[in-house]
Amino acid sequence: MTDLSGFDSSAFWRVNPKDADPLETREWLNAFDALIEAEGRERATYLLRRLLDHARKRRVQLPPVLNTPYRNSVDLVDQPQFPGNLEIEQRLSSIVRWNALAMVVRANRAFPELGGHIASYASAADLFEVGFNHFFRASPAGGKTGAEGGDLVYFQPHSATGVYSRAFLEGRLSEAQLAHYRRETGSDGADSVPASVDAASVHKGPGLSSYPHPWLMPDFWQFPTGSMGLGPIQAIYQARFMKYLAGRGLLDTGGRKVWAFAGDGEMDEPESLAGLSLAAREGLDNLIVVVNCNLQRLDGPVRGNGSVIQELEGLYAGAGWNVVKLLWGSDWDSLFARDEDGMLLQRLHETVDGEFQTYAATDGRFNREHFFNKYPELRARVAHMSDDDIDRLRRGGHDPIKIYAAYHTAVNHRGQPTVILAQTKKGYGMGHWGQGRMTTHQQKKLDVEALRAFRDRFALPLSDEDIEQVRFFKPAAEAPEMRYLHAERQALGGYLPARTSSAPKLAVLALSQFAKILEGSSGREQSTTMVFVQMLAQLLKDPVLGKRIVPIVADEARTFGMQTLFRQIGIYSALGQLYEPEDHDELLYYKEAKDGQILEEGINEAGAVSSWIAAATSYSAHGTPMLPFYAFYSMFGFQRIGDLIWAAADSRSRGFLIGATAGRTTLAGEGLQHQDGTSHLAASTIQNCVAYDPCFGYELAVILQDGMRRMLAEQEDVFYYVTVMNENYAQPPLPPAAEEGIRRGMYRLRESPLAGAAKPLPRVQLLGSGTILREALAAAEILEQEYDIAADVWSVTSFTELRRDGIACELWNREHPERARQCWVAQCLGNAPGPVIAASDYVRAVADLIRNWVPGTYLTLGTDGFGRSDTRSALRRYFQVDAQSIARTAASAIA
Ligand SMILES: Cc1ncc(C[n+]2csc(CCOP(=O)(O)OP(=O)(O)O)c2C)c(N)n1
Repeated sequence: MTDLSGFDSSAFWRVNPKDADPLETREWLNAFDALIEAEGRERATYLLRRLLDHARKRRVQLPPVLNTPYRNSVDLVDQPQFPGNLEIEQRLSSIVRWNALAMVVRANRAFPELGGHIASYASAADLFEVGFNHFFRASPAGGKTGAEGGDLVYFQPHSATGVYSRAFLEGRLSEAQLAHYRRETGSDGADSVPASVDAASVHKGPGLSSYPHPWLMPDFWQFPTGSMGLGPIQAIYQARFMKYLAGRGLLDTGGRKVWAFAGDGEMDEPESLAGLSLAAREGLDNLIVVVNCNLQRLDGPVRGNGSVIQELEGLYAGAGWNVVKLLWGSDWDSLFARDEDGMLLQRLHETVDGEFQTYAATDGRFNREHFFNKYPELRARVAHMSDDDIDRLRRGGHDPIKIYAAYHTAVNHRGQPTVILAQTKKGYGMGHWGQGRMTTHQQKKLDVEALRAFRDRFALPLSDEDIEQVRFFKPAAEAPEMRYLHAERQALGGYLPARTSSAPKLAVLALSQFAKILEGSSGREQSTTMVFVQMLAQLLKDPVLGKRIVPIVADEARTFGMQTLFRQIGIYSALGQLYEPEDHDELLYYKEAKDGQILEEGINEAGAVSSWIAAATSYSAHGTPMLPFYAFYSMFGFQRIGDLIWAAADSRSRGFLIGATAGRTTLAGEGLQHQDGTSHLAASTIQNCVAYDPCFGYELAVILQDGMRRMLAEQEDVFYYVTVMNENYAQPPLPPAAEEGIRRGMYRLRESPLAGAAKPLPRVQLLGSGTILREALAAAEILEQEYDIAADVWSVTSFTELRRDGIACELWNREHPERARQCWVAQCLGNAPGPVIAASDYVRAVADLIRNWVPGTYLTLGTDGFGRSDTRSALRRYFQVDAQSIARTAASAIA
């Protein structure tokens, strides 16, 4: 389609090469060459710049200047010598391909419901293998800290089969485990589960998880990437976090790289591209993203009518990345060398991805007829090649020599992150059963004929019977392939992926060290957010923990009163501070520094939580435990970036998520989009997320101290979600004997003074959490004064922990009826007289979480529905979680 400006818009992302007057073009180019010869490149750049400016002035539309021609970025003359043994590597990769395919075919022959993917890894195999043989550095045992530590690799998730398959050759996974791909709950192969698996939390079984899941395979996978887009963004923030560790002098991460493999379809996820400018801005030259551009996603082509590679090039280059295009294999070199008239390049440019897919799915003859024969010049240029020769023309992502060249360029590039846009074929080697086919993503079963063809295609030493049985294949230990494989890995420091959790245990502050908070505020009004900031400030001064704390904000530090930290500990910036801040003459000015401690992520919750994950898993990825506190508007946590929090859970993160301005009525004016009434419900669905909704400062202190103990000293794989509020009130002192209850989820805060009255009164139990606890306390007064009903009040710090305890007791009691336990709710309320009424600032479902274990009548109040703007008291009345409503509900229960 040609638009008014004369541009072929369907080819916008390509360099549009149509030439109306080649002779004239030649003259211009010759003149330019002469200029370079005579006056040098710098002058040429200057003139180009002037020309562009001039064109703008004359309103001539500029071409997409961020795009380069559709060929490899690394010129043949710059190509490094391939250091490996190509033949052996080829054999190895064929074997890895076979076992990866066999894993899926076997699983689906036995149980068609299991699923899995063949075509994705078929396209990624060479990209992975060159990395494994020559680039991915592992941490030598125990030596993961410092510059000598290993690289971190985020694998394209549905290519996990290839990673398993290689680990099988390496002897790190057993045949039984391969045979149990996607079958993780069995017990028949329990011995093959790595010894360090946390028996209580992980199903024992011989199986391999579908995608990279540290939770399910804690000795193997480091980074969960199964949800598309989360791998690329996490990789960027991981690379940034490594610079942060180095900038702060905590760990020399200098020599290490982060590699992230993603699909081209995956790049449509907003998260995939979300961190590009940060990565460039911060000069993350420790980051290499490899996009596997097989031009297809699940349903069809990624950009059938355009070019995903050119589009991505423009985006990455525009953001400031080093872009390396890896498009064509070595056999194309001679074709390009003879492309003096540019016809080959023109033909490539005019071909849209939908056509490239068809060329991938068809044979040499078809490619000759439809691609080369379009122009007589090209027809002549391939005349000496047979159809088979044309069929064998490889795309760059399938040629180890070209892949090596691209990776070599990337690892040696300084000052910018690198993206490698690798062109591949989806289902490479699957013949007409899969390669380039529209349906290839779904192909999970291959018949014997297809398997035989695969064997022949990759020259695998397998008998017909091996093929029929789809037997896994592993050469003998002394075979040259095996010796080579081990030697290459040993040279790179060992094997990967491998996850460890060995990190020093850290001593945490005793609760008594927070005495100031535990004593209460002596009548001074204070919000729990202020208490949190006070506690954070104290922790930052601690000689052990102080430097390990990573405060993270997404442009809300002032909202939460954290701006005092700006000056105190500085905001991390790779550049330091190149300007005098506007408020420089103030005591607490806005300070950026290369060793700054705060990560100020801007309005970017996805980026902020990615930073948090990097810090919260630093104990594992870097052997350096850190303690991140990410404070955010609670509504923009689980609701906004819930899937990243889920990935954090999978990653076995240890750290604090602080949901600030929490509660649907506590955040008064902000209205529907800001008022959170659900995050605790979402938190309850994540098994290793320990969530609390405290009301008072002392509760917060007990919770945070206990969290630090569990995560840093005991090294439990849990993370904390704690909500804090912006409502000011006097903070009372820690009541005697309340600590256990605070930790377990509830304790009695107020026993009715009328409990022992001569004439027994009707009695109720009021449960309140967060600031609504104060409404419950006020309701108790109303009940006693206006209704003659005695009321006890319980502070519920965590409905979710209470529920977990209830479920755990239930399960235990079913198995051990003779040693039955009573859950905490039952222990608290078992002998408490009267109906129970619970109220929170969250939807009623939160308080309903404990219904099973509350004896007798249980009525719940909550803030169901959309939030809206009004004053706190009006909102609480509206949602019926105010003192009057609680009292009325309690009275009705008595009636
Ligand atoms: C967030 C999310 N949405 C959808 C999926 C399901 N899914 C798995 S693979 C896939 C297609 C991936 O295509 P691409 O990224 O191009 O990789 P390829 O398989 O072609 O290498 C989809 C949609 C997912 N895993 N995550």
